[in-house]
Order: sequence, then C-alpha cells, then structure tokens
Amino acid sequence: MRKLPASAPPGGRVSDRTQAHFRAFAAAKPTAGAFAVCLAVLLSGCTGDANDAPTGNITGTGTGAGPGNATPPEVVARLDLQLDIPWAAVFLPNGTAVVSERDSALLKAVRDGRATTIGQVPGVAPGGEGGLLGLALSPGFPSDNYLYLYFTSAQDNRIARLKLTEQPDGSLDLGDPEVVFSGIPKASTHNGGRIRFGPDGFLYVGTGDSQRREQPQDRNALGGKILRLTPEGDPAPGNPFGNAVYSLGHRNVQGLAWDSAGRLWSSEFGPDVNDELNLIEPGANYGWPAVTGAPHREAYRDAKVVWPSTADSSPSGLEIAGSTAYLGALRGQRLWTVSLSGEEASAPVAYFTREYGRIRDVIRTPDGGFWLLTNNKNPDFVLVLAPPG
Ligand SMILES: [Ca+2]
Repeated sequence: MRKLPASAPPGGRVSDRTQAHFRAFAAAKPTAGAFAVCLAVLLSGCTGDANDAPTGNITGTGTGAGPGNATPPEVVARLDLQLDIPWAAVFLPNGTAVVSERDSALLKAVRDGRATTIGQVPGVAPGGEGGLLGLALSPGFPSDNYLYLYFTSAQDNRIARLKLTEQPDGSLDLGDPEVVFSGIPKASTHNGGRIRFGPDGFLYVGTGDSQRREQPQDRNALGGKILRLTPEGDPAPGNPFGNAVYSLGHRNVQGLAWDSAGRLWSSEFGPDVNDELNLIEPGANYGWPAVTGAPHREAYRDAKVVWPSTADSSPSGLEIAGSTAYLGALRGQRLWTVSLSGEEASAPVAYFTREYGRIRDVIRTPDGGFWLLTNNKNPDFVLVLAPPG
C-alpha cells in the first residue's frame, strides 16, 4: 500500500464530496491507490470498497478541502499527426499551431488536422531529456513575429528567438535564431525547459538542477530556478535578487501557468517521491534539495499539491482555466485536475489514467478547449479536449 506523506497538510483530507467522484469512476479497476484513497478518507466516511473505488483517482494531497469540482474533461478528437516526442505547442493568431519535437529539433505547423514541417532549429544538441523543448509566442507577435525557443545546445540550455513569418502561399518561414539567453546548465536529465510570457510581459523560464545539487540553493546559479527575463533576455526589472532569478530551490520545473488573479503556479518533478504543484512568489525558496513536498519548514515554501508517488504523476505541462489547473502526467500517464481557490489547491483528481500513455503538455486552444501532447514514440498524437463547461 502506498503511504500518504507524513507531511500531508490536515486540510488535504478528502471530504464527503469524494463520494460523487467515487460513483463517477465506479467502473474503474481497483489498485493499491484505491486503498490509499480509502485510508485518506477513513475518518470522513469512505464507503467505496476495493471493488468499486477509482484507480489512482486521488493519490495526492492539496491544501484546500476536498477534491474540488472541476468539470470532467471530454475528448472530442484525436489527431494522429505522426509526431515524434512533441514537447510544447503554441497557437498563432491565425489558429495554426506550432509544435516542437525534442529529438528531431523540428518545428511543425498543424492546421486543419494536418502537420507539416516548418523547419529544423539549428544548434540543438538532443540527448537524454534535452533537445528542442519549450516554446513561447511573443506578446507582440502580430507585429514582431517572434517565436521563443528553449533548447539544449552542445554547451548549455539556452533561449533563442526567431521570426516566424507567413508566406503568400500560407506556409511559415523560419528566420535565423537569435540567442537571447544562454548558460543554463545542461545534463542528460533535469534540463527544465518550459518558457512562457507572463501577464507582465516578461518571459518566465523553468530550469532544472542539471543533476548539480548545489545549483538550486545558489542565488547566482541558473539551475533549479524560475527565471524572469525581458524579451531581450536581460534580467527583468524588479527581480528579487537583482539578477535573472525569480524563485529558487527547484528540482526540475516543467510547467508554468497563471491563474485569473495573476498568481504564478508551477509543476515540478520530485525525485522518487513528492511531485509538486507550487504557488510561486518572487524570492521564495521551494526547498530542493534540502526538502521536498510540504514539510512545514520555515526556510522553505511548501508545495500546494503533493503527489507522494512519482509513478502516479511526474507532472509536466500545466494550464489553468477558470479556477482549475490541468497537469499532464508523464510517468503517471493521466491528466490531473486541481481546483484552485485563492492560494489554496484541492486534492488532485485524475482522468484518462493509462488510456493514452504519457502526457507531456497541456495547451489551451483558441476556442477555450485543450490540446494534450502525448509522449510515447508510437508515434505521438494530440488529444483535443472540449472547452470546460
Ligand atoms: Ca519543493
């Protein structure tokens, strides 16, 4: 049986609202996770037995009460685009999606259910978890045409921007990349890679510890951080330490998203325990490698959601719509939803467990639905979800 973390906050216990979720998932098969759920809700009246409890439905803890009330996601299409380890996607104003492929270093355009190659990004040195990773569209894209890329080069992880311009025939032309920020440490794993422009117009960057455990606690090192940059790649004005660092003590940040009040949340891989959803505040220390999860240590910020077993989660892409956070899980092979209420987060609720394999990224579509990018190499596809009701 999986044990709940000793550090589970008391508010993370599942309330009687769980009963409805149990019924909704009554067809699922029992697992050890189901027993863990029952253990978690023993005092609040868990009546779901091993035969009708959901699989891995709730196997983490949040700070808020209960599992929340997110609308169950609905798959409306599967786009078999023959993708190869897609890592990120952005939608252009004209509705075309641009997808990065990690190992091929290709950028692909997807429109009307078809994928075409735009081009290969020069200077990418794929290896292990490194390669062509995150994408972000310039907030000024309609006039500047800039696409930002985070990738692993021969020397480091770096951020470049290039012009993506539409040709008269509708195809997209890739300009020469201009490196705007470099020197983020690289390794075979823990390369970070998510980039995203915030509501303040600055570029936020999730990095990994690059297997260098001294990096995350060093305010002057770039590994194990969330960085905040100007579009030109300079430290954003107002950063807490006067350099590029925005928050520290991270192990491997994989997802960045803002809620409707402008709060930044991020997903992060734990070691073999304690995957995290964190609420990010400038200058805060998220604990790695000293602590993980939510141990209530004064020097470190607790995670808002903790998944005790990385086998259930390993959360990558993060998106927030309304008051719900959506996280794609790689090893956990499912989509997690978390209901947010102010600075509190509910216990996570899983969908599609092991139905579609590993999920790398969650992207909001122009119509308010979502894309999920799979990462199974079989080849990979896009699941299209309906806008939440
Ligand atoms: Ca942490």
